[in-house]
Amino acid sequence: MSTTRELRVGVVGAGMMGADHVARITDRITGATVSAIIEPDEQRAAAAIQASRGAQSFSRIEDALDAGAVDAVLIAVPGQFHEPVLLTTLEAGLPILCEKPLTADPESSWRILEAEQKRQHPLIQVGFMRRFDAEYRQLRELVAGGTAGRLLLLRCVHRNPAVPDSYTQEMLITDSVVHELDIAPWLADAAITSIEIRRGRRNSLSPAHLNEPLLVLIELDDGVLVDVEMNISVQFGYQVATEAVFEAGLARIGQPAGLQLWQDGRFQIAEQQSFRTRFQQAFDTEIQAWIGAARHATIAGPSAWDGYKVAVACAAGVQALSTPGAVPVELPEKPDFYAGA
Ligand code: ISE
Repeated sequence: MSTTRELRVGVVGAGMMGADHVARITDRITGATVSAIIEPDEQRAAAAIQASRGAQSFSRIEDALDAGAVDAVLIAVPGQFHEPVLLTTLEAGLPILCEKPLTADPESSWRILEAEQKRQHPLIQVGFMRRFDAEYRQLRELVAGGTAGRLLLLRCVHRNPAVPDSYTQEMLITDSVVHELDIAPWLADAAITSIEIRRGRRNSLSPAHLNEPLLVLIELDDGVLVDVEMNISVQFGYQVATEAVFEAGLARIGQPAGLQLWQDGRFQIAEQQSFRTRFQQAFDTEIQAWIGAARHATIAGPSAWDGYKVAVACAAGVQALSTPGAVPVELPEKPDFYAGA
């Protein structure tokens, strides 16, 4: 495509995340415009069209591609619907930003890798937005720089105020811990070797079909241990924080920020209420970087190989939900195709 014209992005799925990306691309991102909304639900489609600047409406990705309405595709439908959209868009040779997870299981993720390897170079960027969060990036640099000594432990908390009724026990791993399964090895520059899950007292405020919080213990191949408190009914707000323990230092990210107020004998600071605000900067940076790369038909973030690795770790995590002890995580060789990605 021409480098001066705006990149025409088709957004597949106009649910919460899709609608968020439509607003982001329309109002804050430069170099791109939302040209198509691919959403069969009429109400959602109409709301997204209204939030865009004149996007066309399609109910199927095939129709948007046949109409030549898009230069790049952002997939924001739930993970179990990603595979056919990914395969169709790959076939058309267009750059893709695929919200996490890449697909619902390692087998389908592997099929995506096979299809992508028929192209000249990687076209899929996976939406692990934490990699674009300024604090996570600083922490990764601290680990790599070694100025506080070697990294020993990553202590993560992942707390949501509440979840929708459609949220299942497996989603504690595939929808939520999925982020730590990407970011912890990325921070430590290491690979996951096993996952163990423990459950203690159940939060009686959880939906009846859920048994949580969970403690997830992740082992990395360089000896670093990662623990994650996964807690989705905390009521009071949204918290994603990490404490990194080094040989000669300690670092914390994800602490409440903003106005601090001392009044009436109390100290207050606002807490995040949702991942959309907590990670707004990360999402904006991620999408801007992807748009820049997509103009040259490349990617600027986690690849489909990264998505596959996380799919394998998620499968082990789901198994660990019902298996005592550590469940091993084993990966095949990384295909050469992804060497530079
Ligand atoms: C949600 O889908 C996300 O991706 C959020 O980042 C995560 O915190 C939440 O637990 C998930 O349900």
